[in-house]
Amino acid sequence: MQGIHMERQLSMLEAEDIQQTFGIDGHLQFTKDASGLAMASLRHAAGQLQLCLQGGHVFGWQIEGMAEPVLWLSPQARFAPGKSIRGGVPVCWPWFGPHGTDPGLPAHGFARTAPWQVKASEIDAQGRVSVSLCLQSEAGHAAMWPHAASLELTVLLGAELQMTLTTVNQGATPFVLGEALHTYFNISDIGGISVSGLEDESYWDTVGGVEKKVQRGMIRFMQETDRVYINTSASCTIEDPGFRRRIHIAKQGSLSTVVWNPWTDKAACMGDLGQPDGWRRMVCVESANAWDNCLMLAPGEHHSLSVSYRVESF
Ligand code: TA6
Repeated sequence: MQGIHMERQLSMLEAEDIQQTFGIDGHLQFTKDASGLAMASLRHAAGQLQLCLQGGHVFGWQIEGMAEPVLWLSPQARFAPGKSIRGGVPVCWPWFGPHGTDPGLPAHGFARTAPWQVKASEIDAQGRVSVSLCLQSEAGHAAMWPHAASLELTVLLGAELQMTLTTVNQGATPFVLGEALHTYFNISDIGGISVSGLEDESYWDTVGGVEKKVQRGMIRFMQETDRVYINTSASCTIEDPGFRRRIHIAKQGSLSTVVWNPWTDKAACMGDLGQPDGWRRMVCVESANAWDNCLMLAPGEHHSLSVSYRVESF
């Protein structure tokens, strides 16, 4: 029936085959969870990372010697075929936010709920662990997005975490691309943190309407915050006195940065941010190409968005 996507459950054989082909003893292990989703765990002397193949979705990153994980994952996050995971690093692609013309289509595109494949894995010359996952736009997506494209996410774990999202236009016509690594960070309390680096940048404030503004000083959070900073390749830093750490975010190939916290009312409507105030423990700082910065990709053209995260204790 139209619109019913056969959820692809991973057989045990497939999981073992993936492990056989791409697993790296002591560094990269593939497993299958109870709902049949393939998971991967990356292990490095400096930390560990967990991802779900569905959605190319990194959902956990812990640094050796640091009690608090770097990424936030909702206590109500659901791992189920075809469902998006609340937290970690959702991949927004091939559009950001609501679909341009059809509000009935999933927000942030279809990549984050689609089954991805493993393409490659390695330990690099510096001993960092990397895995590459890929997604091919296919007939099942044509109703939403009638273009031929490939998407690849490479996750590189060492003392820092680096993620690179590469799109290739494999079709005969150009298409508009909106994308984001929609990263949820685990913080001590939204009222105590600040985000610096975006001073004097222009942004679309989307709370209570849409208004273009200019950032004055560092960002602090006292209400629902949902801002798309545009035309900026700036690095930024989350300063968290409660966890005595700074999270440095440096990006390439991205001209938008989205800063979001739903605050009380929006969180209550969403219902999966952890009750009663799970929203206080997260902030999204997303490296994107959205709004004014959506890209036009010509046939055969490719584009990469990459971001690296470095955590500093103080
Ligand atoms: O990136 C901010 C945002 O667009 C918010 O407006 C909010 O919708 C958030 O993403 C979460 O979206 P999701 O579809 O994951 O619930």
